[in-house]
Amino acid sequence: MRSIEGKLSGVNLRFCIVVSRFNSLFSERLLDGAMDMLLRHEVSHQAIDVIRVPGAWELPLVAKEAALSGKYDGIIALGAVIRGDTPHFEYVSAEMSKGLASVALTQRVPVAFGVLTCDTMDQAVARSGSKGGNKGAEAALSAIETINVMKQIRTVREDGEHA
Ligand code: INI
Repeated sequence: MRSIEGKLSGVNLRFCIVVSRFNSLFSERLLDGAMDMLLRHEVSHQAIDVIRVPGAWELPLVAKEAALSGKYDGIIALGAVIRGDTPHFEYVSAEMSKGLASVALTQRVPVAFGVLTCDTMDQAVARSGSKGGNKGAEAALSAIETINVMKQIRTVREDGEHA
């Protein structure tokens, strides 16, 4: 049996954070959480690009462009989709989440999902830096771990030793 797992070190890792302006009251708090988590895991400030997009709908396209650039080890998508009076929420959140998953799978670059999908403002408040934690910070930590596990898989030799 061999165990492969990602370390929680951000040394030498390069990140793109894509953050939506819509519901910026929440998305900017998610960005604060993500930045704090990356920096506390020794990611260099210079190794982080922050790209703002209009809304959650735009996250997959821009995440894909970032992935295709080859400049990043991982991408962190941040935003907040909050249910309103119409079915708009369902369309935006469904396509955004499927789109982000598709970017990760097709480009083979970790894309962390730090987008709130909430029924109420209170739920968003809770998850963007209060009693429910900060989903941006959680996404950043997941990105570090996933990048490192991918690196491990790519360097483990057939005999189980690391190349
Ligand atoms: N974008 C969000 O990020 N969150 C929302 O809650 C939201 N709602 O509810 O409308 C939202 N809409 C904008 C959308 O993401 C696009 O930016 C817009 O449709 C232009 O393409």
